[in-house]
Amino acid sequence: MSNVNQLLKEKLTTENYNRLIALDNPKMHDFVADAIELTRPASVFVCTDSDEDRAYIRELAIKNGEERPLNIPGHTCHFDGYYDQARDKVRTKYLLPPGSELGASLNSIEKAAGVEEVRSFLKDSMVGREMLICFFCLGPINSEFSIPCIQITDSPYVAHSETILYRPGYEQFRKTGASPDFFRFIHSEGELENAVSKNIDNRRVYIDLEENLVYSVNTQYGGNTIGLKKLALRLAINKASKQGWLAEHMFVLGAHGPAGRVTYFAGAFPSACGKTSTSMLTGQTIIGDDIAYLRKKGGQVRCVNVEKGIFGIIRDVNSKDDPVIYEALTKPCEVIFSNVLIDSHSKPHWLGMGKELPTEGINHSGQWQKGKTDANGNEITASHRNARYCLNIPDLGNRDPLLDDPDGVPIGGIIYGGRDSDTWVPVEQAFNWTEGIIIKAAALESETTAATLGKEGVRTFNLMSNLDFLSIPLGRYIRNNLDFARDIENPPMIFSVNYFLKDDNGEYLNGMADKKIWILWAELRVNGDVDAIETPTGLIPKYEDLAKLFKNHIDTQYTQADYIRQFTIRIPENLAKLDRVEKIYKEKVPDTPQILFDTFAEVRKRLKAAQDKYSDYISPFDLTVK
Ligand code: OXD
Ligand code: MN
Repeated sequence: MSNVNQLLKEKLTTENYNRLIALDNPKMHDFVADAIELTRPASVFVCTDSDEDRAYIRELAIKNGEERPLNIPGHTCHFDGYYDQARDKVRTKYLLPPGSELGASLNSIEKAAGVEEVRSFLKDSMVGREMLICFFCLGPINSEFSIPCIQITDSPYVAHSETILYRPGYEQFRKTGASPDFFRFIHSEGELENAVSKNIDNRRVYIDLEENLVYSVNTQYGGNTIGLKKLALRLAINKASKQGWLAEHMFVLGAHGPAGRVTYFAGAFPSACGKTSTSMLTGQTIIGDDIAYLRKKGGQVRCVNVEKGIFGIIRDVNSKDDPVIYEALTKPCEVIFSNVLIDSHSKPHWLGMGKELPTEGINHSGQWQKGKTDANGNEITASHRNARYCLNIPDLGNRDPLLDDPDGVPIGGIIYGGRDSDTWVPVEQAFNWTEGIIIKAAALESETTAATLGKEGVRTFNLMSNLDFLSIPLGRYIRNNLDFARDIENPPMIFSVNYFLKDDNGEYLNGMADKKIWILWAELRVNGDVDAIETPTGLIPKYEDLAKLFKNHIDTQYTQADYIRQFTIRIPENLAKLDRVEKIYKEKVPDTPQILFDTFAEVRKRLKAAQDKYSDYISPFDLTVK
């Protein structure tokens, strides 16, 4: 018997040992044995795909105090520490082997030093605790898209979240046998105080791209700990780059057009910028809200949701604007709320839920009452601005029937959107794939939100809404996107959307419900049903097509004045944006493809010609239909 086998036999009960050994995968066994030696747990639980095993994890989360039951069956609440409420971009780093380069935009640490540091924090971290070993599958099971994963964690909250968010993978591992091709995640919440990670300064998320391995320690917030989410996305972007497909920060939605037609869209928005609410538009069907893999198959771009659940931001979810989610959050089904306010009846409350909030309860700061301030004198809100819910997509009334299709769905259009108060019109189609990737996707900017630590509301460059997760040099990533559809006769159309445009007084120019109209217009364009008006940067809707959509879908009288306010082309802002973004590529991205600069020059020329011909601000009525 090998040393590894010996160790596993010694440390695991017979039942758990048999479960692990039934998967004939030496690389996985080595990983588990090393994790046990390093973290020294009191016991080890190997989770199969059975309902009993998943129930065990759920119950453990309640037993150890990481989750508490709420007033509706299946609902629980989890709190993260007061300073552990968002993705920690500063302490998330790539482990860089000698001689390799990722570019200055990606945060990295020399590999040997980084491994030593993170392992020193993981050392003995599970003493007295139960280690959970879970298997999942990214993407649908038995599919070309599937990536098997193993998650080791001492947090039943993390494991429980993953059983909601990901498809089970124990049987998938059994099928793939000894294949070394899987993703590995090891997480420990570290020392706890009042059930939250205590040593936040030693919070680390280190990513080893060579080994497809991620370490996470001294943190509980899902974005730092749920390995299969944004940590796996980083591994997948690297893998996709080598294999010629794309891993993207995208929702996938079935948009329902005339006569029962369904057209699938994938859409990339930075965190907290309307991605989930777009994927949930009423009357449409959802495949996914956060991460998609795209592959070319039979002359089409096909796409899957990597996940089967949603880890969504709960702020502003209310019965009027998000009826589908609201229904799931108020009926008996499996939901983990995190960092909301719990009242004395164990009922959850959150900012923007459309009801008056209690003036006291328990939240991420402990016992809370209105007016409570933190150590810096800042008022503590009733729930955190990045408070979340975690639920199963099949529990939603709008689940698309193709959610688990191993072939994915064909993509008709790709949408890029950000939090942009002054530049882009609400919806615009790019002239072609290349311009779409360069002018819509690679030029995306967005104002920062509560989903990451740091100041909110700062305009930042965020190409493809994926900058936080890129694991390859930026120029290569852009080239991969440009090349992806090169050999496809009819690639997906590319659109930009902007839900956050404001007028000079700082008032939003779009209503919450309007986003459905922009998507349904894109659906008509993909199917050749409507003409469009040519602008220097793309193609925008005609007034009468929008008026019809507003009337038929949200029963709103859309006026010409609304249209002019929303679709006036803002030349100075568009030129300033090109200058800002070009500067970033020139100064910070040495491998930027030349075609990006050429396309910027071309679009700048068009904007200036329009400025000379018309004025700085051009009414859409002055432009011509193409
Ligand atoms: C998320 C994020 O949780 O992007 O989806 O932060
Ligand atoms: Mn996201």
